[in-house]
Amino acid sequence: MKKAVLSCIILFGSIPCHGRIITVDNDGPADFNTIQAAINDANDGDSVLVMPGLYQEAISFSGKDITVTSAEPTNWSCVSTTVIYYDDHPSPGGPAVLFKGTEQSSCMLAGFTIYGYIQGKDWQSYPVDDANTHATITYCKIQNCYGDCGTVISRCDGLISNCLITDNNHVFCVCICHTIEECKGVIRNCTIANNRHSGIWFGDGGPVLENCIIVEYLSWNAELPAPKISFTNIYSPHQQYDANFLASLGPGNISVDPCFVPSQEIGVGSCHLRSAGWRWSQPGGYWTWDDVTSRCIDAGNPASPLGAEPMTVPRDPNSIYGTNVRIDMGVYGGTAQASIPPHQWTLLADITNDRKVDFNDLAFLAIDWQSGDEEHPGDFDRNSIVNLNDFALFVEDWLEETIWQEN
Ligand SMILES: [Ca+2]
Ligand SMILES: [Ca+2]
Ligand SMILES: [Ca+2]
Repeated sequence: MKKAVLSCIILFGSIPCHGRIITVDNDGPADFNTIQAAINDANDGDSVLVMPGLYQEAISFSGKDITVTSAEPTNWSCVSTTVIYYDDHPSPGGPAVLFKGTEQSSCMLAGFTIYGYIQGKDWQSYPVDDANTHATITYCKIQNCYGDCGTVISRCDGLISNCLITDNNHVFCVCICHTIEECKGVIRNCTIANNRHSGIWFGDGGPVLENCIIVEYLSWNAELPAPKISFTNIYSPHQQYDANFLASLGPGNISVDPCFVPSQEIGVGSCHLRSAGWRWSQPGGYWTWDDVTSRCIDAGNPASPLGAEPMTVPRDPNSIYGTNVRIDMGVYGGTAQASIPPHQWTLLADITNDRKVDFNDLAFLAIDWQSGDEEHPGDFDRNSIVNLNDFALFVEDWLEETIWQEN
């Protein structure tokens, strides 16, 4: 238990020092044996630390700005074994995770596999129309659920990052729903694929997407402003998105088969990206490689921090077979299980992700010149300012081309 508390605090610096840590275990000694009992006992600033296990309950945050986390939220093995299950067939009795709608971004849900849906507003306790939660949702997996008629996250206006949302198929529902509905925050490094319903609701100013992989139709009301989407792979086997359309949404978008590892090897929806450099084998627990390489690898925002992405793997300490220069798109981007591409697969300064560094990329650098905003794509050395140091890195790549070819 002490190790879990420590790793949690190290990994999530946001857990406030002054708050209590309330432990939950359904089959071992802890403060409580259900998550909801711990939430009921918590006050703003507290953390609810949940040990691995199957928790067959629905939880409600009730407006509390607290952290509810598994023991090792950035460890995918721990995420897979810390499960909230509330997804009755054929239609659930309510959300598996309910927010009141008043929670701030300091409220956090981290590191769970959730069978059921997340609703960011409690109409019964707080019937104010625009009051959606701003809670942060990170390192969560929602797969193989019925959801709320196919919708698995709704009315969450905070940051949703490093979440895997795949294979949710409500076969009995005939309504037109979105997998992610009425969320107006930022969705970063998520993989949303193979869900029955069209992917994401866009309207009324959100959400903003960055470094994501979306495999299905996007849809939004054409009368509303176009969504802001950047460094995202929007792919549908049934519909081609052309380069002009993708560029109109934002920089760095692509529309190609993401080359997920075939499901027969790893079970439904792991969505690791195949690589001829290095790729994490989930069932094996080791680094391996493939015949093909996903274009989503190292194609995220050049200015995004690499986070926990490995620079080398133990089998290749001198980076002979691959090198990591940018964050990956999708759920494993910025995590320890990010695939590593072969050399020259992408270029640091290829902001437009069109395989060469030229005037199109220079235009983005110029836009961002002397910008102090975070994660402007021209900030190649990731120090939050675009200046001559970034220009020097740009010049290193000038007129270079990647090794992948257009089909
Ligand atoms: Ca990378
Ligand atoms: Ca380019
Ligand atoms: Ca810089």
